[in-house]
Amino acid sequence: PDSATGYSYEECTATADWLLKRAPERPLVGIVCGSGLGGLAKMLKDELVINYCDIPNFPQSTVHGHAGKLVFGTLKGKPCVCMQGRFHLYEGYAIQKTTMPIRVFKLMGVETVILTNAAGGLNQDFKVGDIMIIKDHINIPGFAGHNPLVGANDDRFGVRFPCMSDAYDRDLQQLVRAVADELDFSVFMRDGVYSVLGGPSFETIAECRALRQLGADAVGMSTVHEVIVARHCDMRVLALSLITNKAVMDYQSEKKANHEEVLETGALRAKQMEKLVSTVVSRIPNT
Ligand code: R1P
Repeated sequence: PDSATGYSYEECTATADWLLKRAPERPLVGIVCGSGLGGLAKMLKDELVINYCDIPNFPQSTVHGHAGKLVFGTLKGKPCVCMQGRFHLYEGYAIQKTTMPIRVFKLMGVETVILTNAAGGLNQDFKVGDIMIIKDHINIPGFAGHNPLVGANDDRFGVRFPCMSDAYDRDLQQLVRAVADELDFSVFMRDGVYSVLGGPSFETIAECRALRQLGADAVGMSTVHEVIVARHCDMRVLALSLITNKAVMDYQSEKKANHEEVLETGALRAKQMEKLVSTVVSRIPNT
């Protein structure tokens, strides 16, 4: 393995080939389920479920609400693969390893990645249960050099210096808005900027205020690294945050962020999330 990434191109290819031997067909869409959003995988028809622990070279899920299963199947006829369980920096993985599955997606044939997450709302207009279309991100760990592309660049995946100003596909954002309108979901749809922190401790009040001033609308501990790797290898990206709690922004508040609330809100909005994602997937044009 590459000493910086913790895995080599060949290992990544071996993992993709191992999966393709078992998968019913090459997936075109890859979905990553956020905390408490694993139910998205239930949308897939004729599914094949593979536990992460059986997949060669794959990291293992350690977080409650992340099942650790890869699910293949079709969604309205489109072949998909769905990660029920993602990897976070705070689990102790090298940042490069947390995003290895995104490259496995690419090597299997995935063209579009849909990333979902549970996030704290910084924008005071946001309510618990809102779904935010991510239009941009602020990579706070990146300010200190923590980027999943650190290390030798493998040109087989992408260029050394990938552009990020077009990271979030604007046509897909438009498609989500149109679908949300049709489904009568517009009342809880938002768009905004997602900021990532390393976790696992939740944000302090001062950190939330600082992030808001920087222009962030929501905060979490995932997604951004996956976006960077997906764009590096030229996949289209759509990312959605479920606002599972309001970030505590004032010293008078008695509220305390906790993972249980995050999972509960996921369960409350699960049906709408599934409807939204499945309708969007059915309309994504193949490239
Ligand atoms: C905190 O409750 C956890 O939920 C979110 C945060 O990033 C953190 O891992 O998980 P996802 O981003 O995986 O949805």
